[in-house]
Amino acid sequence: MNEWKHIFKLDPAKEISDEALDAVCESGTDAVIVGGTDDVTLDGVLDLLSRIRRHTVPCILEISNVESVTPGFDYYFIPMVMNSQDKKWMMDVQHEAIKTFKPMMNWEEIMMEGYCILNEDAKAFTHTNCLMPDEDDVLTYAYMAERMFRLPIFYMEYSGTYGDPGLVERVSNELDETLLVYGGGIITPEQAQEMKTYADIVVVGNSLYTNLKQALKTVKAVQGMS
Ligand code: 1GP
Repeated sequence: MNEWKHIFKLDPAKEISDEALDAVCESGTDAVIVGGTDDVTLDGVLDLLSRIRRHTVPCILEISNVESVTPGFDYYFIPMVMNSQDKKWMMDVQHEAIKTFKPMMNWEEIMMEGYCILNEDAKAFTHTNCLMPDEDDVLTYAYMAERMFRLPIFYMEYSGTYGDPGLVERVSNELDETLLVYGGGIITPEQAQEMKTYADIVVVGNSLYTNLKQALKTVKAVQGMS
């Protein structure tokens, strides 16, 4: 995972044809995340899992609710929303999940993600009752993710809109060990490259559903980058 540069994120609540899914899985991306905010059901997750499993690409479930958790993924990412105003999204949903799944949890496959949601119009921003952080807040969350919580991943989530590369750069300067993941609004190969200059991994989601051909080009765009 330390070598990963690019991830596609598929939403189990959205339709994708077999042809498009095959192209995503065979694109050369480093991994595919299954994850979303609304209407994530076990059926939707199992459908994508079984179809992605026809390919060798690593497959990750980003857990959004306890009901849709299933075995069979290579990794499980558990988000903690650092700029939520509710303890629920930092502690309580994880507590509930661990009470249910503790006997079957393999911590080799589980990664905690410190999420910072930076688009006020994103569904996840409202859903988790976030407060918009200023730059200093974001840098402090990044610092806390690495130094205080020792999280493996700090995720700058701009879901649905292209973020501020300058801020991504400043956050990257704050982190040594924790991986910086950027996601949000990447449509073109150039945008993927710009964010990859600072982030360790870029995530491309929605544009798979709106302009697949362009989205697939974001893989090669970042592959040669350090
Ligand atoms: C969403 O960060 C990902 O969780 C990707 O965002 O859908 O805007 O590409 P987009």
